[in-house]
Amino acid sequence: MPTKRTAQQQSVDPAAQEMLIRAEELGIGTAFTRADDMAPCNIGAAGMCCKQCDMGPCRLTKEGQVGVCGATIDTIQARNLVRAIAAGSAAHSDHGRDMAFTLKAVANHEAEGYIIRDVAKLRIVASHYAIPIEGRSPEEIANDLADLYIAQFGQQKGEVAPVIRAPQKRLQLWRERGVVPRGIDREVVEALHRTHIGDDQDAEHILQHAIRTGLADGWGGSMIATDISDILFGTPAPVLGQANLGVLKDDMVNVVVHGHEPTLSQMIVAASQDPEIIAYAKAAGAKGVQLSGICCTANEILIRQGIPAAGNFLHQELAIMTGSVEAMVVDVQCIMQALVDLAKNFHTKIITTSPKVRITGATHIEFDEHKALTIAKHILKEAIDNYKNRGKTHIPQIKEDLIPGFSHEYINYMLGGSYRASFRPLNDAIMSGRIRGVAAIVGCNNPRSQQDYLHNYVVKELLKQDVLIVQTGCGAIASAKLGLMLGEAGLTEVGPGLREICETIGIPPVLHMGSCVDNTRILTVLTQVVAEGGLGDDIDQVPAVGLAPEWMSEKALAIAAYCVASGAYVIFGGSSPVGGMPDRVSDSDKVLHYISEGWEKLYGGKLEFIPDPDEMIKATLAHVDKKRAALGLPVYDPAKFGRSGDARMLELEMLPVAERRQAIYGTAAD
Ligand code: NFS
Repeated sequence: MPTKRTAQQQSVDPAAQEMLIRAEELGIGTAFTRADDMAPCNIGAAGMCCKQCDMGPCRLTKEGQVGVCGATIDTIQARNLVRAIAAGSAAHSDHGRDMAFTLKAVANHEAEGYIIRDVAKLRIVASHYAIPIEGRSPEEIANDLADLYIAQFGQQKGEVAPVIRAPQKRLQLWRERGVVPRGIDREVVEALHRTHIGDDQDAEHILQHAIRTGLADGWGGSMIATDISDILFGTPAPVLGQANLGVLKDDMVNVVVHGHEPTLSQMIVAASQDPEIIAYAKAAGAKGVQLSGICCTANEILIRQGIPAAGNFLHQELAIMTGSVEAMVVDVQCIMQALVDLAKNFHTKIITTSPKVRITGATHIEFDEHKALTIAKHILKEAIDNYKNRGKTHIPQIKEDLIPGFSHEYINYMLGGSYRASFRPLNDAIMSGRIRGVAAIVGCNNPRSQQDYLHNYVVKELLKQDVLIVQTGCGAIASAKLGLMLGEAGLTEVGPGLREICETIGIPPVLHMGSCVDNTRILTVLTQVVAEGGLGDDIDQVPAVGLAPEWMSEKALAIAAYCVASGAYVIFGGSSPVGGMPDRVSDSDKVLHYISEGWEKLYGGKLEFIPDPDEMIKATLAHVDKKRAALGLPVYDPAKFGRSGDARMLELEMLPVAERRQAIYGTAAD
């Protein structure tokens, strides 16, 4: 029997709850109700179904059972997992490829409207690869960098270039284990080849290639995407933004950009501020164009321009149901096919823009970076023309402010200023125990769990334990909606040591670092923390954990693979795609154990699936404490901290003058 949840059970976000109640009133289905109606297949969910050939699908549910070809459960699970990781790596990395082509076009003055915005970053990135920079124009450097990056995708032999940015010891380990990616496309193709009927049939060997394919994304395609986005659109630094459905405006043309690639959305931002477009909107009776974003496109323009985020993954349908969205402009990834049918109930136009993505029934206006500004204006005019068709609106008046934009460059700068930029203060804070450890809480929403609940619960509980949180993707938007990313907003809920650090530096306790490809920023931070000294000589020694409490996409699995390979303990919520059914088939969890204990022996990192949030928190704290002990750091003791910073100043201000003098100067006398 399908279970039907109430709006409160489907999401903890009050704006989402309001819209889910409205959906019910209107008799409209959403991902939430479809998840309720559609029970997942328990054999597929456990990774025990093989549909690689037409002798099957083979569903292995009995002890000792094998597929028609003789494939065992562990082989089938490993094949399913590496295929998912290959798809995730392909998605993120293909985004990186498109960015590289855009950089090439910009360098050759062939990309209308784009400029090289961050020349300093261009020079730094180019120097990683010994591309000459002195005496050369930004375009010349960018042209060489674009050529180098484009070549990484089709490279057949050797090592993908960005791996040299990993800690030396880590790179050496990858070389010893034979997992350094040779070329980005090559590893993805090989994953598909190896998992074709009758190829690689040793689960551990298949999973070694899962690591190599994940690394091709994390230290390849995704890193390339982040580098080039910063070079072309600016390296993020703190900026004021807003999040949740309340950012939609009743008196403006609402255009929601949704997907992942910043190339078009950045140009739509520019076009929306163009006097011609503003005048066009006013002529249509609106005050102007209100842009907002969903998913990682939202993050890309939020962290750079402060363009508001309408929400995360599960908000895409809810935004349309406000009746206030003239156009939802989508590019690639995480776009629900349901949007088109849903939009028929309102006036919203769904506009697909990528040559790779069409949705039956949507309007297609193809993006081409050579004519980007012209196309962006065309799309906005389509949206403005649609304003007259708007009916009754229902916009939840719920939104929160936030300050996103914590790139690794900014974190470095904020800790020491322009002249003494350094990770030293962060390392010192971890070493002293003011910061117990660091948790990267990332990834999706999944309608099978209560939207944002796991994200928010884990974030809040870890903050109390003095764990500094960094976030990307839809997890970041979950915290933003809760108001945890604004200056002092979350500080009352934070442990005493972490609070001192946040007050001293002037940062929120939860740092928004960008979109999911920007998880590579976290790899860079960890590398720089290692280079700074005092926290070991490789990433696996740093007291840090990666969590994706509400994961659902193949990209999340690719991220997990490269984080594990980089030495991180990765905890996913929800269910494991290779969980097996150990109650029915005793060794059907061999792969599940291998990607945990097995990978830990090889790489120092491991992947575990822990559905219970309290257990997730326990495992996180146990891990950071274990790493602290291995480094010989003092045992975490919150009682030692909290006597400095703003809290102490406020305390002193409350005292009578004489007592205050005594406390500060050690004497009550003048
Ligand atoms: Ni990440 Fe971005 Fe969100 Fe999940 Fe989808 S938007 S790349 S996959 S759902 S975090």
